[in-house]
Amino acid sequence: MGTQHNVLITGAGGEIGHGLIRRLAEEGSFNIVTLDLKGLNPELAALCTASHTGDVLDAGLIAQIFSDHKIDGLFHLAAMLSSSGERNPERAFDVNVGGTMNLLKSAGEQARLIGQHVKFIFPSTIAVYGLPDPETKQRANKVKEDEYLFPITMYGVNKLSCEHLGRYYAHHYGALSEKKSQWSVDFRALRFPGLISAHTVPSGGTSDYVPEMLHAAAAGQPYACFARSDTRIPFMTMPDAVESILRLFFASREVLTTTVYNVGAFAPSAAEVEALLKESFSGVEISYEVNESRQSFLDTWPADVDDTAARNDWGHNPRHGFREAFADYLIPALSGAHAD
Ligand code: AKB
Repeated sequence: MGTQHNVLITGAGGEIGHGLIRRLAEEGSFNIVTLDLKGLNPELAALCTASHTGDVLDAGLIAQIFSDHKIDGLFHLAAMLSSSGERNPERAFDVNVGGTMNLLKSAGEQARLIGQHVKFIFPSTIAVYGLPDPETKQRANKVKEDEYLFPITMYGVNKLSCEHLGRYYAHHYGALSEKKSQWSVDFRALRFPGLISAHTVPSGGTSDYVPEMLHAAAAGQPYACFARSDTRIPFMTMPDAVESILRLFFASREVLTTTVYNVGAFAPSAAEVEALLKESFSGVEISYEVNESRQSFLDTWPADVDDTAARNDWGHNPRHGFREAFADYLIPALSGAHAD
C-alpha cells in the first residue's frame, strides 16, 4: 500500500469541502479528519476518520486535533468570503487571518515533532487583486501572480496577508532560533477564481451571481443579478478546482517555483452566461439589479488570470472550458436534480 496521509480539512462543510472530501475518500490514501463550525452532514462524516465541530480560532482544539490524529497534511478551507466579510470586517480578520495563524503555528510545531514537512494547502482567491479602473482591467486581461496586488475587500486583504504568512512559515520561521529546524510548513496556495458546483449553491461570496443564475434557471425561477451584464471574471467548475488541489498536494517540492499559483479555466461575462443558460433551459428569466458595492469589488478583480506557472509546474489542466462546464457537467447534473 502507498503512503497514507492523515489530513485535516477545516471549513469542511463548505462548498469546496463537499467536493474535496468525496474526492479524497475515492483516492483511498487519506485518513480524513474534519473541523467545521457546524456538525458535518452524516453522509460526508461517514467518509471521514473523525469529524470535529469547532472554531479555527480555538488554538487548544487545533493543537489537540493535530496531536490526536497525527496530522501530516492540511487543507485549510475555513474562511469568511468577500461579501460576508465586508459586512463584518473585524470578524473576517479574526477568522481569516487569526484562524490561519493558529493552523500555521500548529502545522509548524507538528512538522518539528514528526520530523517531516507538513503540507498546508491554502485556497487563496482572485480577490487579492485590485485593478484600479476598467481600462486597466481590460488592458491587463490575464493577470500574473505578482501584478496589481491592491485588494479593496477585507477578504482580499486577509487572503493576501495569509499568503505572506504561509511563505514566511515555510521559508523563514525561526531564523534567529539557535535550533532552527529543517522541518517546516510546506505551504502551497492556489488563487481560485469563482467556483461553480452543480451540487451546492454558494453564499457570502461576490462571484456568487453566476452559480445563483444557473441554479435559478435550472429550478425555473426568475433571477435578479446583482452584477452588471458586462461583468467579466474567471470561473472554474468545482471538480476542476478539487482536481487542482489534489495535483498541487501531490506535486513534489522540487517542481514548485513559487508558493502561490493562479488557477483558471474560463472567463465569461454575465451576459454570456445568461445566453448559454437560455440555450439550455426554457423560460429563463434574468434581470439585472446592480448592487453598486458588490459591483465595485468585481470591477477590481481581473477579467482572467495567467496560470502558466500552475500548468508548467504541476500540470494544472482543467477539464471544463466554458461550454464543456455547462454541457458536460452543470446542465446534466442540474437537469436530473430538478427533473421532478
Ligand atoms: C468570493 O466571491 O468571495 C469567492 C472568491 C472569488 O474568492 N468566491
